[in-house]
Amino acid sequence: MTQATSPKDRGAALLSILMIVAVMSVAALAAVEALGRSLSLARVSSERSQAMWAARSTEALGILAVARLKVLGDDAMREALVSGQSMTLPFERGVIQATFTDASNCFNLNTITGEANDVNHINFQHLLEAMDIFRADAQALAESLADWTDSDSAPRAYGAEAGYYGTLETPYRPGNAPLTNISELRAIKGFTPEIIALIEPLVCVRPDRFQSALNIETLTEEEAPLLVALYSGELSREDAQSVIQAKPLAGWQSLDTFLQNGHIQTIAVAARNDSMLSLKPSNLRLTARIVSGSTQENLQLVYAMDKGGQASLIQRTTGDF
Ligand SMILES: [Ca+2]
Repeated sequence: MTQATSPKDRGAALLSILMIVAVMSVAALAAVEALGRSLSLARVSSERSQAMWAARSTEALGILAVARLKVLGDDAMREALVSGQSMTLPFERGVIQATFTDASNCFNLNTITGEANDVNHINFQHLLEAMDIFRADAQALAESLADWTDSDSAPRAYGAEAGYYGTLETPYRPGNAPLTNISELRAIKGFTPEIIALIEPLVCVRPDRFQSALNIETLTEEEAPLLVALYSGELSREDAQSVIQAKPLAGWQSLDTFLQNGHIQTIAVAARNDSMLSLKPSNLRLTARIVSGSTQENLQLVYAMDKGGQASLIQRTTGDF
């Protein structure tokens, strides 16, 4: 015997079915969205992976490019660095845009050893003074930097060690080791954002404690303070600019031509560091932008050049350049 259902019951059953369909639809939509997100994540992950491998390839590419330039000769190297032409290299799902520049012309902040009569310490002060920083401030900055990078905790007269940094609103300890990144300057006493912005184009942080030779072929007027420091402050910034301006159209070609300049000839031998001048780059910088799909990676590589012209990677930085 069948029992007749009332319109009310049929309505309730229909409502239940509609509810089930609605829940299933929402679940299906969520599943599709999850799948979409998963595919999107997989695509981004794949693009990042490609960008990472492209970055690794760029490092090797730099060494190959330097070797190629070496084969082409000094003139080709000079031309490549002066013109700053960029290379565009496509790969499967992206492109690498890379530019070589000379990274020789900078003062390595890690050359300051903090030892007595450290010539680099004194030259750093000359460099700062040539950038219109008062002598007393230049001395304080050099001493603070030396305290930050030397291993001991004894502050110099105008420097700063843990005793100073420990009293700051947010206390911290000094590095007591060579700098690893230029941004570390922000933590050192006296290195205000204004001072850092002023000196940043002329200083660098290298993993060793040696000052590389300046490349006079690529030295610009803005880099004149480096020449002032090299000549122990015995060359004014204006005269250093004048020496740089005197570069012949075809380049210096020989160190003697450079050293014959009257402004340099008048400097006492003891104040001259002519051996720290070169016609070739001591360091090269490869700045690369790697685009893979929707991801982009900026890479800066620094290569040290040995006497035979072989390049070796000494620094790798990522970020905005
Ligand atoms: Ca120290």
